[in-house]
Amino acid sequence: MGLVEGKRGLVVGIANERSLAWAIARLLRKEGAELAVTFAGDAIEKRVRPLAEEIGSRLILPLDVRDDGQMASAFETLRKEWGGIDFLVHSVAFANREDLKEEYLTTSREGFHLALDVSTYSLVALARGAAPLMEGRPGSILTLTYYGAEKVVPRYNVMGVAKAALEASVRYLAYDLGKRGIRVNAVSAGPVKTLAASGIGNFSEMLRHVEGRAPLKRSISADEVAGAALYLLSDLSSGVTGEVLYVDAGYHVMGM
Ligand code: 0WE
Repeated sequence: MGLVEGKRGLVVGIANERSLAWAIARLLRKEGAELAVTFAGDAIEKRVRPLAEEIGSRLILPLDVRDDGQMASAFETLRKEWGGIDFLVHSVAFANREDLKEEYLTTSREGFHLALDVSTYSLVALARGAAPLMEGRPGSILTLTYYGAEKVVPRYNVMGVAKAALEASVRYLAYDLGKRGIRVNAVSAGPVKTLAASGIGNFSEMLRHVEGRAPLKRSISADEVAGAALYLLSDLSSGVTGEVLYVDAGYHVMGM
């Protein structure tokens, strides 16, 4: 019997086979869940469809998180098809490439709003849409964050500010939704070479940095992130909400 046997959930943020959301979806499926997945735009759809089919997802929904209409249709489809959902995975972030290059100081108003809209507000909007579908169930909502939310990681810049707001959102949403039996948590993943990371120069240097300093003396895999996600989405973690769980080979505990 799988850890999420018979549960149904929505996974937002699969871009390709390297996505953390994909590793999470695959493990949830293996552990007995039925999944709906979303794609943002035509280019991503081509990559997501075959992956969705691989995990037997019948519901493959268009969802640009900045589009309120698509958001409403996605939840409408889930209500019509399933009646409700047990969990939501939010693994979405975007900032303009130019804002991840130099100083935070130069971030434009537009770049700031874009990063916080896509990377932070999307969790609030998705949680609001998902909550009524979780009525009468022990719902679980999970998002992905990064250490750059709390300490300076050069060039993470506006994404660090967006993740700081995301982590605070996890706590406020945990409070709001706790009375409805819905938990809200985050996994703070160490750097993994995904599409989001491939846009960043010096990524292998960053991996080497972590591997030299983390207690485990290595970086982490997408499957290790998926393991923590499975725990937080399953009833094993029924007493845990508002939490940020680090999957970073212990990197964040180091002071020197
Ligand atoms: O959250 C992230 C990546 C977020 C991200 C990445 C990109 C690259 C391409 C958001 N938007 C964009 N926009 C693009 O055009 N990570 C945790 C990975 C990451 O990104 C960094 C990192 C790490 C780690 C950027 C600078 C420094 C470190």
